[in-house]
Amino acid sequence: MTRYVNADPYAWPYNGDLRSQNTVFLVIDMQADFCGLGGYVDKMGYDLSLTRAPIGPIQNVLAAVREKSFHVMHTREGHRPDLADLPDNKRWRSQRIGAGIGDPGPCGRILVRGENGWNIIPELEPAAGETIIDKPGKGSFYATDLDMVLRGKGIQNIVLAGITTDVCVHTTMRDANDRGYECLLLSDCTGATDYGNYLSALKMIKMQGGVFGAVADSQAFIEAIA
Ligand code: C5J
Repeated sequence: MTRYVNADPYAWPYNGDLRSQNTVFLVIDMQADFCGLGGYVDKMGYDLSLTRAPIGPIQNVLAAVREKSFHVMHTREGHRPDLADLPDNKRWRSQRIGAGIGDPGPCGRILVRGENGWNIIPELEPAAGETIIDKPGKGSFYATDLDMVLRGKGIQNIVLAGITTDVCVHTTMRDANDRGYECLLLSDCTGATDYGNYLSALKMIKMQGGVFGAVADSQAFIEAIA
């Protein structure tokens, strides 16, 4: 039996092989540092309502995929407390904008593993047994075991959500696509620090017949798996 999500620019997945066993819902970096008061994004001066907008839709998808026993995984961006895995240029650039990675802030040391700001927000708390991938970079594959975990579980389809659309979500989707995974981004389950970048990031996915995969909203995905 084939099953498709009503997505743009094609009905997703390309082969209609959408099953709980071969599909993961991957929630990227829904951490206080990216969408909480006093976190990294807040310290940089961006509008938190943009990165908090996906929380409700992600909650709805989580409820649906958990009920149907789909794979669920979460990522966290962060660095070792001694900052040994923090490139000098990444630190320098964050300091320039007033939110130095590793510096103290209202949520603890910015983007440091184990600090309050690094935690996934309570609204989207991972459930027992869901895989969490800790990553030092923007992409979820770089310097992590995500690819091994996905292949070990027989996952072929990745449904992406999280923040930020134009940075960590896009980097992950592009890399996943190159590795042969069939990717779908849920448009209302993601957000960027700049609304124009959010719109452009969605548009980029859909060019060239779906150069990185496809885009749908959460309702279309929930209906497809119902
Ligand atoms: C950023 C992310 N924007 N999670 N990280 O620095 O997109």
